[in-house]
Amino acid sequence: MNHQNSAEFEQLNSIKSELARLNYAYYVLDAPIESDAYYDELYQKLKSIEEQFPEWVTADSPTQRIGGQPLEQFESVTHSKQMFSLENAFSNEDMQAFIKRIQERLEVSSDTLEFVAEPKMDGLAISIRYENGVLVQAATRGDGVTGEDVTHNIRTIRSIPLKLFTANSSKNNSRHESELEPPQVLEVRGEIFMSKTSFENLNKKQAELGQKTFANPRNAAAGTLRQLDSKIAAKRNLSLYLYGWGEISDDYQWPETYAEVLTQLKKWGLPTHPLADTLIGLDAIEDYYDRLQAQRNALPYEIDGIVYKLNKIKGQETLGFTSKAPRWAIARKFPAQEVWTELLGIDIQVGRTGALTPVARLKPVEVGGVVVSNATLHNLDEIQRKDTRVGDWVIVRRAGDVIPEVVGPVLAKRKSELAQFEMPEACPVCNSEVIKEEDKAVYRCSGGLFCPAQAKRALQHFVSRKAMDIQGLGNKLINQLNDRGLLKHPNDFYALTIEQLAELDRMAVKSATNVIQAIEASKETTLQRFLFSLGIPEVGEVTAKNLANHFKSLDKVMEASLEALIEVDDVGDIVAHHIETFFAQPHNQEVIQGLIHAGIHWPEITDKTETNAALAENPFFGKTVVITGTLETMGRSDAKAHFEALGAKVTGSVSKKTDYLLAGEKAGSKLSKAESLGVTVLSEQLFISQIEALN
Ligand code: D41
Repeated sequence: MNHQNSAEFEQLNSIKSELARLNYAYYVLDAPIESDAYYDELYQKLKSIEEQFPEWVTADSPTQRIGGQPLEQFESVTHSKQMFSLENAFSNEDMQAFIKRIQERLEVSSDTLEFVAEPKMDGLAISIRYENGVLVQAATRGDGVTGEDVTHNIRTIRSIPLKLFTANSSKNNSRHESELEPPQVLEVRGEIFMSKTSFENLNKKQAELGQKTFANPRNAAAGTLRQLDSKIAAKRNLSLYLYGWGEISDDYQWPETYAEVLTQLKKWGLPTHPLADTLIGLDAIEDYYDRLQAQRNALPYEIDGIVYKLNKIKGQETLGFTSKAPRWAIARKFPAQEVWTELLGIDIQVGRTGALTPVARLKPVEVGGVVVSNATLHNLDEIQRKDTRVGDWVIVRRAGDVIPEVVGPVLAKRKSELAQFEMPEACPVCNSEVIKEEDKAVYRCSGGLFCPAQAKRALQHFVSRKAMDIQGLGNKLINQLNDRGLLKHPNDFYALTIEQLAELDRMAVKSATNVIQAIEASKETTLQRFLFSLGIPEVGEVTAKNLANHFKSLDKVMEASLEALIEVDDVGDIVAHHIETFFAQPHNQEVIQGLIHAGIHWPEITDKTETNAALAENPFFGKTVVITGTLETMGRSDAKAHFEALGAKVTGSVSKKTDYLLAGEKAGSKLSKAESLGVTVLSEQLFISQIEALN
């Protein structure tokens, strides 16, 4: 090196270590210490020095994360030390047996055994090799003996240091140098994964580009590692946590425990799992499992269980390995959230408004802890885009309390030609013609209330809680009444007698009397509920409320022109059209007359009901609220009505946009997510006192 340039050379090195420090804070600790602008400025400076002195560009420079030309093919790599797999445990009994085995072999008592527990990342195992502190190679696990060289892609992962931290590189570190100096050869092992958000963003982009989407984050991570062009991996946001090691040169003395190994890895700037914890005793082990399982769906990445490892390395050495796995570690699996099963058929369900929905009939299979034999296929578009066919093996997913869904077919298991799915031309219930709605992927039975499926659903909807709220009239009762010809249209409810009801299955005079009383009580209602209960296509609770507040009388809603309807909040062309068509039907007019005749009434709507200035001053006005858990003094829909009356919007899931979470008893993942996002959490008690204060 030219003597005159030594200042630049020094600057180059100091920028490199400064960038590594910022990068570590940002990607590993998740706690940025400088602005992005400052990072960019340093990065640009580094680039310009490197352009001036190309001979100074080294592989560990932050500018060298993305490679130049794509690879022609993958090279295979023989691991210097075998990459073992893990033994599985599926129950607490399996865990007890595991601990007992260790205790007997080590001849110690079980209450002194220490384990480190860490979430089992659902990703791909890899091995990364550092020589003299510099990343030189990364390989997939493969069969444990040989894997594939994926160095070019691994280098693009920003949480992986291209150069390990040493005493000189980490300014804030006053520790003795030897403690930080990495061994000449250091192989570390861990799990590569893709976060749930990155996965969703990737799939969205892939779908937009008309390219193949991935079934889950794990497949997306695998597909990304398998790219020959590192530019693709660089865009896809992979992450990793490290948990093990392979070859290590003799110049290094490992600590005595696994927990200390993790600490050591962190000091070198390597990412380890932030939720790893040291535990003693079976209770603590089971407790950690329960805790993580409760948190599972709220975590930003997918985990499929917990890995427990004996903490003392001496003990690990004494126990050794079977041919496949260490005797000192075990993976306690969560119930699978994703399983494969056969798609036996696609049933068509006819909804209240005649919309046809395909539903998957599955060979029963356990997923997420329950046996599932039906799952949603979403809609025809999804079926066609994913090319799901009856007879396929399909991936079924059920996460938390979400409805089971068919993620897609396992094309590799399709052995013979299968017919593509098509929507039927006639309604499977009433045989009426099926009509595809223009520019919407909706197929509808044209049978209207002549279609028994629609009639029954319309009746069930009419009595439901948010509609006329008639208690004690379950679906079975309604179906029986409909089958006997006693109940065809909603106005027929008001002509039912105790005697008619008492004759039905599992009914008696007492229960029949209760139902008749509930029907009677429902006559006192609101215009909003009444409009909602009619079951006009596309008119949900909110639209019904807007219609009621806008027109203030039933007659005015019924007479409204298309233009007048479009004036209403939330009502567009399509909805206006549905409303107009509905009220134009003589049949519907008759039913409505019958209902009013039976005595249904509601309080007049005055302008006071609408927004006034005082309303806008309450703390919930214009805020977004989520309700979770069991409330003691009110139903969730009452709480929702309270919030809406105060001008808040109630949504189903917690996100950064949520302002308040009302959490009742047994609040689960939504509560932990709200806490992690810093959303204000209200108890039921606090909420009630707030409403009372406002009244
Ligand atoms: O999070 C994981 N998926 C994980 C996998 C973990 N936390 N620890 C692991 N430990 C090992 C040993 C004990 C063999 C070093 C593992 C794996 N193995 C593993 N992952 C895939 C195959 C083996």
